Amino acid sequence: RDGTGDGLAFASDVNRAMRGTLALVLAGGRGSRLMDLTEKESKPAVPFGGKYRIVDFPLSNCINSGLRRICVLTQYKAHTLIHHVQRGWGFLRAEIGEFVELWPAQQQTAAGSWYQGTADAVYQNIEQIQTHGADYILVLAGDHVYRQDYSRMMASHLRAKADCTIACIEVPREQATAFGVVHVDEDDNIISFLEKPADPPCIPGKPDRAFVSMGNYLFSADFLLGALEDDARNPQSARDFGKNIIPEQIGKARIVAHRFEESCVHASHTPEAYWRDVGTLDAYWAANMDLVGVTPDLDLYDPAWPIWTYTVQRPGAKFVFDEDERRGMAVDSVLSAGCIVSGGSVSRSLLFHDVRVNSFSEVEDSVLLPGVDVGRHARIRKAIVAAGAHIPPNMVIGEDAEADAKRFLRTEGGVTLVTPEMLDKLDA
Ligand code: ADQ
Ligand code: ADP
Repeated sequence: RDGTGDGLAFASDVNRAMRGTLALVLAGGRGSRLMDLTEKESKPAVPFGGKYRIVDFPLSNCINSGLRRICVLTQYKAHTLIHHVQRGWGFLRAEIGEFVELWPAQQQTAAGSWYQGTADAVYQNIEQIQTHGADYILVLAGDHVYRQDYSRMMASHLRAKADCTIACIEVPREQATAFGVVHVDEDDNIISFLEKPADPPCIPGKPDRAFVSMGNYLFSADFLLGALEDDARNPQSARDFGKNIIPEQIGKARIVAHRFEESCVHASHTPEAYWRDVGTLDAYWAANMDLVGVTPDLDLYDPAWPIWTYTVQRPGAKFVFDEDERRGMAVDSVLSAGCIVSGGSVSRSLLFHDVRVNSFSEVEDSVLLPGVDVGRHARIRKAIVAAGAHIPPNMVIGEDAEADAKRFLRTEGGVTLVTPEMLDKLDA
């Protein structure tokens, strides 16, 4: 069945294949370009969008796509991640074969080492994977923000009779140095794969665009197990999907690109496909700021594709207005539960839960993580303020680049990151 003649039967093939799929969410990497934000927790655990953590996006995509057998592979500073997954993702029923399991790194191979690369994270769990008897293995990056229907990726995989299908997206060529860059033939078979090239090749006919891997791979299970065994025999390998497994298999196996636009769950108000690897502080700030915009390309309000999470239970955000001063309000902003804006003003900002904005203070173009307290008369512009930071009264952030670079961390894009530890140092 090729999907053209017998549509219903093909849909049921896709359905059956999805039920025979095990999803592995790779959540062990630090994400070191997020600097102090990943000092204490891994990138998938970093809070995003007011009430979520980044890992909620691939996990929600699995649930909403009908994938209910999910393993989260953790390694680097996994405490908050484990905590979050245990509390928020325990609602599936093991009795009917549905689960979200945590698989912490536990040095399971003879070498007794931690996971080397992403493929090693899978390889070290090979026995557990085999006990599930899955026909397909979907390997997902745990650290990207997007909405994707993986069943459409499965449809591509079955139609192409592929061994491996890689989700791919077009990006500006200058960004492609951070990704695996693919070249495809007219049927989207991948004919070359260059991991993080210094000078990325463009898409033929589009000199300023490149076609890149999103780090989401759908494998036929037998093929994956064979490819991992092959790689394990190569002592030079870094045991990484992007560096080793995929490039080694190009030309040998049937590796196909799946175009993300075909499976992106679009916001109803825009045709733009949304996917972000919020890898740097500037990208993290910008992606959070997108949500504050009037009609963001990422729709978190769509009940048809909910993003699930665990979050603390708090009362509604509260605003205490001072008639004379016209203060105590928020405009063009997203505020989470438990926030109190009392005589301060907030504009174009995203506040996570339990933030306090006190009298005469001003917050603009900023991302305030859980529990931040903004003291009286303080002014904050274009900043990321890390969880629990107490900004003292009268402090000004984001107006004097030099002063900020000395006290805090200032990015190339002009965003200031402020953490409780940086504030403690100022006091000392
Ligand atoms: P990178 O983004 O550099 O490139 P990497 O940092 O290896 O990929 O992380 C991929 C995912 O695996 C992340 O979710 C990370 O948390 C997790 N991870 C990393 N090391 C891990 C480990 N040892 N154990 C468990 N999990 C781990 C990859 C591909 C590129 C592709 C980009 C897309 O190599 O080809 O273009 O992803 O972002
Ligand atoms: P706690 O120690 O308060 O139980 P964690 O160690 O899990 O919480 O989280 C550290 C910080 O992140 C705390 O400020 C907590 O309130 C906040 N937090 C916990 N869960 C979430 C979540 N799902 N989304 C956003 N923030 C969270």
